[in-house]
Amino acid sequence: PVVKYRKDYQPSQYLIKNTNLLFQLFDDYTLVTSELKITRNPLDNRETLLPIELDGVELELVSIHLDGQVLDDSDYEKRAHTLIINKVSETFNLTTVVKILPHKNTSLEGLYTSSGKYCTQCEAEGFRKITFYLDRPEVMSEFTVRIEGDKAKYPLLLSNGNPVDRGELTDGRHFVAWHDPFVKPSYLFALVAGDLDCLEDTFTTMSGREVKLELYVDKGKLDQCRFAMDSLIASMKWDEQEFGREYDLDLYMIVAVSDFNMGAMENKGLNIFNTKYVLANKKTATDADFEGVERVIAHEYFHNWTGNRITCRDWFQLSLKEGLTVFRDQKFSEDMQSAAVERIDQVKIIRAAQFAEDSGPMAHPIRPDSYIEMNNFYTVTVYNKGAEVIRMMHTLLGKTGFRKGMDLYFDRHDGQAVTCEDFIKAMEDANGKDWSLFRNWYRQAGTPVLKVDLEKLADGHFRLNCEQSCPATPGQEHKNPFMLPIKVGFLNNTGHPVKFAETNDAAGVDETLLVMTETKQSFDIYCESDSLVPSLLRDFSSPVKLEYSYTQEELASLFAADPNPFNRWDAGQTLMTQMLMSETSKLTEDELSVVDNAFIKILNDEELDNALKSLAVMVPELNSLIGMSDNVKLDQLFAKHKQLKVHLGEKLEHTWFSIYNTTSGDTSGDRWLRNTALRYMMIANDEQHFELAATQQTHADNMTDELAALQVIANASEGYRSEYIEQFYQKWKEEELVMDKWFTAQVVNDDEAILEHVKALLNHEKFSIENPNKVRAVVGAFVAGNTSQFHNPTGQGYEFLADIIIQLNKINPQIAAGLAKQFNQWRKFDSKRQALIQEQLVRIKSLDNLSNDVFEVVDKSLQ
Ligand code: BAL
Ligand code: ZN
Repeated sequence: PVVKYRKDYQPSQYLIKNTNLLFQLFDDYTLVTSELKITRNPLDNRETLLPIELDGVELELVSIHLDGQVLDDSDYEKRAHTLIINKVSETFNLTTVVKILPHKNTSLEGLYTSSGKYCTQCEAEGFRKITFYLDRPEVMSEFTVRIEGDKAKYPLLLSNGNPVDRGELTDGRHFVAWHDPFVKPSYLFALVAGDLDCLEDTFTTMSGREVKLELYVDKGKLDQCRFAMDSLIASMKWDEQEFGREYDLDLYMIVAVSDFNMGAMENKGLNIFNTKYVLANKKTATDADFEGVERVIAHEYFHNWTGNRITCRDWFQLSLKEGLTVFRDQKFSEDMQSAAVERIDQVKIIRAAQFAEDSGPMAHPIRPDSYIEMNNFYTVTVYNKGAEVIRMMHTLLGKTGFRKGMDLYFDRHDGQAVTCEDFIKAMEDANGKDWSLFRNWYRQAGTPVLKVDLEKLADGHFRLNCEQSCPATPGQEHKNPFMLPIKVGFLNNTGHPVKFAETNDAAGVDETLLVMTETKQSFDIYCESDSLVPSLLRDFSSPVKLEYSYTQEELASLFAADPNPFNRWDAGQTLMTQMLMSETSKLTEDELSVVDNAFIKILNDEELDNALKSLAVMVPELNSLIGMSDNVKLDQLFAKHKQLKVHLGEKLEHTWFSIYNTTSGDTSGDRWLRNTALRYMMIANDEQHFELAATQQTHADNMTDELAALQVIANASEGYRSEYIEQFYQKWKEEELVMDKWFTAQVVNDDEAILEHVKALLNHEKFSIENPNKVRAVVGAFVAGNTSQFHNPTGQGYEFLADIIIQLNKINPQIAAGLAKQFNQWRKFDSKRQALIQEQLVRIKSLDNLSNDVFEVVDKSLQ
């Protein structure tokens, strides 16, 4: 496998001005004719014109013409992944015809079929599986596409842009031609052919243009589309209001497909979505699903400006579009839902998954320096940490300064393929800043550790002493300091928020933003109080691990009264984390009562909404605890984690019961709290409360409640549970997405025998190893969601995962590699588990025909 380095970037010597494609879809194969108008790149300053090397993978070359002349065999060379044409000039036309086999394409990259329709996925490098091309994002071209196919089977023939022609052909075939007036890189190309239902609507843009909106789904699913359409309309409006960005084409199409590696794809004018992020109605989708639909619809829409109109020069710059677009979808969700709840969800992802990645063998900066397989870098680091970096810019500049920077970025770079550096520069120039130091966030991997202590210098005068460090990561031993925005406030010794100042004579404030730029720095605080409890890093203002020696009492007072809802939640998490991760083998009675008392206060707080209450009374997830530490005693952690949950269930059983009975199920917050109560009650005594859960499952009028009941039933001790699992199955077996939930509910039981059940589910008629959603629902959910049984000391969980990776390596390398990343944490565990995981990694690495995707992950893990 070849490693590609960012430092080796050179502009493409050639550009493709026009791309004219003809797709002829036949039952067993597809013919793709491509006419490319190629010119020399004006940015290229090499002395000689080199042979042109086009990317192409798994293509059968049928014919090749250069400027209308057939090429001799000696004029070109076809290798496994490239087509090299020796004699070319500054400008020429190249025509190729290739044959491809979409029906046999299980990688779900390039052109493939899903439930009888054709669809594409080209990002990052899938276009080369469709035709020979300069498949790199800086090559932006104007596309014209003609699709021909059987009219009865494929009445819809869709591509990017606007339809410009359509007509009948012989043998029951027809064609549609498309033109996209906006230049785009090949990764934004899309094609769909099929027979689908369509929900139509319109949106009038801020300049008064009417845009047609079309949402295509499998037949019979129209009753699950309204919410996605409303989310699209809300996103279009929000981007106009918040960023002044208007949609540019007259048509915006979304097509939902069942077989999809990612969540969705922002192809110009023709988004292709995983059904999971389109289909939702109250009966089939949970409240969390609705939020997911709204978020992903918005994310793909926002890409039209941050990604499509301005794209990436090369794939090392992926965070340019992804970090920024995730930040934009986060702000949108914060405006649509509760900002605090959204922020907590965002930070949970960072702590559980991104901190884990940052401390493992695949650690990389948000702008990676190298890769073997680009698909392996669609990561929580590039996406979510990337969004945190953009958020820090927003925090440092404020809303108005950030908007000025965005405006300048759009003005300068519309229609271009640019770099992260170009984005930072626009932010700096628009705001008169010098952010040399801030760039370390783009250069350095690893999670910074921020250590803080509070010193009392005199009555009314305190000092916050801050020190930052960052552990070594692969290839980066020494780290330079980061610029850290640190939002702080204080409580006094009676647990009330107090005003304070940064200088002796300034007026008191409730909160301030400290900006750290050095390894060690101190900040003076003036406040008339005997002692202070600092509320640090409010809203998680920098993506760091915070260390401050809080006492349990201090954390309990922050948990009870911090006016910043994020930090209030966080204080509870820190309180429980300290206890769970300490050296002791069991939690003491004192510790347990600190937590149950704190929970009672939260649950009785009439000011706090039910969604925040539900989050506050959740014990930190095992993955998050593992992700945040470097060395984990798993068995001890599992035992204490269970001890705490059982204690909270039992001790507060009456409270949970009363919440369950008195909370209406009218809002998502109410349902969340009520189902949280049900979960704790079932932990306390599943036999006694079983009927309640069973009744809820049977009579629920919404999927949130129905699934919550199924989940607790599937996790209860043996008894009636199979009856209710079967009941759910019979009711929902024709709804694929609901079946995913049904599978997942059954694999997270921490019963020792669960692995056998997981294996049995792989043979279930509704399971398919070729469908990524199903693999995620069973294998992904077991590995990531059943932490204690995946890490069962027998090592059988590890062997199971390796077996699946080996099987998927041939079918869908991208999904296989994603699963292989689940082994990345192995050096944190005890020596016995390390040996068991290492054995599986070695077994995978020794395979013949190991894909680049899996090789890169496993090889790095073993280094
Ligand atoms: N660009 C890949 C899918 C997404 O991030 O929207
Ligand atoms: Zn994206």
